[in-house]
Amino acid sequence: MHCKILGIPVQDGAGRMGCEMGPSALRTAGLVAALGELGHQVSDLGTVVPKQQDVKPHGNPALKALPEIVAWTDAISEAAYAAGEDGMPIFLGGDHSMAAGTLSGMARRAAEADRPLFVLWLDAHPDFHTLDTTASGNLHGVPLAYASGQAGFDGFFPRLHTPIDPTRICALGLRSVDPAEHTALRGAGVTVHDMRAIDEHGIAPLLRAFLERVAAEGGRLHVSLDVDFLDPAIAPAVGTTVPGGATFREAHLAMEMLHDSGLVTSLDLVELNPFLDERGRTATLLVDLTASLLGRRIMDRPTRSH
Ligand code: NNH
Ligand code: MN
Ligand code: MN
Ligand code: MN
Repeated sequence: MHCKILGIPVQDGAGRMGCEMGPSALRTAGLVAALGELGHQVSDLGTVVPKQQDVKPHGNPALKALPEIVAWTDAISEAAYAAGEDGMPIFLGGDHSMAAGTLSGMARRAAEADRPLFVLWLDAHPDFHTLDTTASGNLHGVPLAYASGQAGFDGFFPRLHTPIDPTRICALGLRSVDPAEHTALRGAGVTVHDMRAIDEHGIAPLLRAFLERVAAEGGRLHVSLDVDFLDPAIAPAVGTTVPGGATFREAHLAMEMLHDSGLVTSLDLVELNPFLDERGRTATLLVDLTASLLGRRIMDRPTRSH
């Protein structure tokens, strides 16, 4: 596999600063070496730079940094589309607003190859607000709604080349869903497996059923991993911790199953806030999870002591 690393140091979409250090922390935690040890070719494509845009004022007074996030989204989408020509892009965030660009770029790339794009959204939150429904105004709460063509982004965010079919999205690990998001998710037909579903059934059968659908439709799969998918006890370096998240083994098992499926074509690692980390342990965990997704197995995993 040719892994293409792309740094996306956006932080204006989150409620607090720090995510711009995410790509540096992931590089420092040894991402390139970990993937190289698995036999992959790794290219570091560098850092995306936002392209300034003129954006008209929006009627929702809560919105924060709309022109900045629009500028990032346009630049990220172009960079993701370019990186997606071959190999496997790994996008290092940056807050989750960056998925507006990575998803739209990868969807355009998939459409040109005549393949449907599926999305596995690993997050405590669905990030399914529109510009009109967000109450916090933090634009890391909207990317999945934007990329799946929900109304309310026209004239503000870049026009989508190919909206993602919401019925091809599976959100796993949710435990903080705002009422407007709940209604919109149901209306759009997104598959949702919240933490209770994981508790009751286990993560494996839920993920397996989705992967079987992706395979049956000949799809490509983009995985978007938000640090707050993980339980705060193992991943403290995120501004929006929610108790009751995925355990160490649930997360690794998901990554191992994704590897075995051979379906994953791109990956977001988002919301890492190194300012909140404890001696790099969250960054290190993300590198280890990425290694599992790219083929590292328990029997050859190096022993780590913290
Ligand atoms: N839904 C909330 C909001 O719109 C929280 C979003 N925060 C996240 N998403 N961290 O992953 O502000
Ligand atoms: Mn464009
Ligand atoms: Mn998120
Ligand atoms: Mn989240």
